[in-house]
Amino acid sequence: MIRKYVYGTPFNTEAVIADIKADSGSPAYGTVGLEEGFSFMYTLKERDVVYGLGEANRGINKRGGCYISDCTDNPNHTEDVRSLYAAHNFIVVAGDTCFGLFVDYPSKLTFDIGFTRMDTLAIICETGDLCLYVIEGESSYDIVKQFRKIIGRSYIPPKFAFGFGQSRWGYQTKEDFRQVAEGYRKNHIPLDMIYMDIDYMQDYKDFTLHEENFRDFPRFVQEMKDQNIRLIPIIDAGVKVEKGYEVYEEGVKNRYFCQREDGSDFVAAVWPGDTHFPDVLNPEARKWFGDQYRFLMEQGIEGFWNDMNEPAIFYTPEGIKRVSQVMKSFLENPEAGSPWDVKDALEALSGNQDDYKAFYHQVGKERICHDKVHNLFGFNMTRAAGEAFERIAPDRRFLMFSRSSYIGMHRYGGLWTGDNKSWWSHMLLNLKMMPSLNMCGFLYIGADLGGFGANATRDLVLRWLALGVFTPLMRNHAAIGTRDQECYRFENMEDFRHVVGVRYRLLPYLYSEYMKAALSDDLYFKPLAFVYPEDSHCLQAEDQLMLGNEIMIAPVYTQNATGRYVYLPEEMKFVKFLPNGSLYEEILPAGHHYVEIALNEVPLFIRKGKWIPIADGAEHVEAVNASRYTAVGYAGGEYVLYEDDGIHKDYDNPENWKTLKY
Ligand code: MIG
Repeated sequence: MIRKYVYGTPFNTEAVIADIKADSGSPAYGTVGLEEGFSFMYTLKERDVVYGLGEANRGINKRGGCYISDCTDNPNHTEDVRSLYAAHNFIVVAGDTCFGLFVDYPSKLTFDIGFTRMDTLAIICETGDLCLYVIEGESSYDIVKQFRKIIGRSYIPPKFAFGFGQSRWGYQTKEDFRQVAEGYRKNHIPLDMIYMDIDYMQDYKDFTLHEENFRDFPRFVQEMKDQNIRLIPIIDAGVKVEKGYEVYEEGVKNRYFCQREDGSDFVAAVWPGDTHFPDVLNPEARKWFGDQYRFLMEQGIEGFWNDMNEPAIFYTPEGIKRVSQVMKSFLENPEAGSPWDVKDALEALSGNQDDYKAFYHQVGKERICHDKVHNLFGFNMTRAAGEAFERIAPDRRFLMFSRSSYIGMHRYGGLWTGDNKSWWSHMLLNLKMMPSLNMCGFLYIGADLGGFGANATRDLVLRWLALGVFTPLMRNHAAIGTRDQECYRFENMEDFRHVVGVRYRLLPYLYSEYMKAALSDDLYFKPLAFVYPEDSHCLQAEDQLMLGNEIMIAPVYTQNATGRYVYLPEEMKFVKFLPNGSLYEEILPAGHHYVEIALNEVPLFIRKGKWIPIADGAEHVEAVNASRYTAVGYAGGEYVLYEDDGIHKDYDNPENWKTLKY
């Protein structure tokens, strides 16, 4: 049962696609206040758990934290950080009373979930123009499934996107890419994608190629494809201001960029220097921006990642003026101020709220200030691409994932969780975000494996890969200037070959479970409590997840550990993929266990009575033969395998489904 309450004059975000009539009453739970902006207050009971918020910091249970939906480019995800790159305003309060809330509001929104007062959930924003959806159901899981039904089917990538990808900011020339390809192929470590970061462009201009380094690009794309490797270029939100650059000229001429109040094109400095932001909220401009992806598609490219679309701003001319004024007054009268004022002003240059207030979107006849719809930019940039793919090749699937997002974007692409660090704590954060993201519709998801910032160690990369084996997006990515972390860079490279290889052996299973989740608006990753609602231990499980319908995962995420504690809500079969290619299998009774897991082993747990197919290894997705498999788990039951060509969209073809017996 879903009720919709409308306050003020909400902006139509298009997050929800179901047609739900507004209710004239007030929500059955909590208290809505409309005196100053909007507030929703609810008294949490001691044992209540709060799920949701998608890409957000901290735990699976969000209690005890304060979270602000305000898409932000912040690469330092410490425990106290309240805003990350995305805004996913859906939560479930689970306890004796269970309900879900979706606050459809595209500007800054605070979720104080027992932070200020341990027993108080407070949702607050500055203006009372929003839609509140209140969802009742028999359990958290049921509430989530109802929510997923009203926001539309999740994005489905092509099958190759379930392979492993290598990325690094800093690959510049064809030679750099060839070296990566060779590093993998020569060492027989599986690989399907190499990602192209901003250096492939000419002067960081979207939809261009570096003139010297990427001459004859279609041929290079083919050269990689001949090795079964796809190149996946990045696209940034800002379009470089440069006379004669076609994308810039067209955008200016047709008024497709976001403008200041006086009608001039808004300028923000990002990687290319001064840029304009395409007004992706304006349908015409969105179409135009989407059509630009064609430039690379025509050269053989089948996937992209959208970056900097919070949109990130390093500084603006107005911001520089603000700093100069502070500096000037300090220099004129040092006694009256302090050098720290200058430092603070400099630090406030990037992602400044004043800048987000200084430009506008044209939506129909209305001109809307960016800060009122800030959280919709990444969504609509990715939608621009998704709608373009649909126009250009309606029967084909393309790889697309984004850094910034809002609920609704899950229909057009997946996401990666942005600039984490090579920290063990971020591996655990990666795990915790996954089910929350699924609840909000984002299924094709993953973190930078091995960590983006800071220097990775061999053991961290191996352990993180053993988690990444299970995330739909499995990509090793690192920042420029950090230690090399490609799999072949470390000693005893065969351990990496083995761990990444497990992904390919599990591929028929993982792909089937992904497709089942996507096609029935279900979850691929679930908190344990969604499957075992009566088990109080499961409510507290923050480092184990259910995956699909058959397995539980419990990776090792601490350095120097040779195993970990794990909680089994029921009897399960503990399976380890051993480096010699064989499997270790042991039935463990329900309860707490310590299990040994070496650095080069990949563990999983199969639920009682279930089994999964495990294929032979392969070095790329197309070479995986799903019809040759070993059944692992409990004999007697059936497993439903999903298979298709991985390219087209004939999901409803009954031939895609096979019932396997063991
Ligand atoms: O300001 O393109 O999150 O994955 O490597 C940094 C360079 C810009 C941020 C992305 C990261 C990417 C990097 N980008």
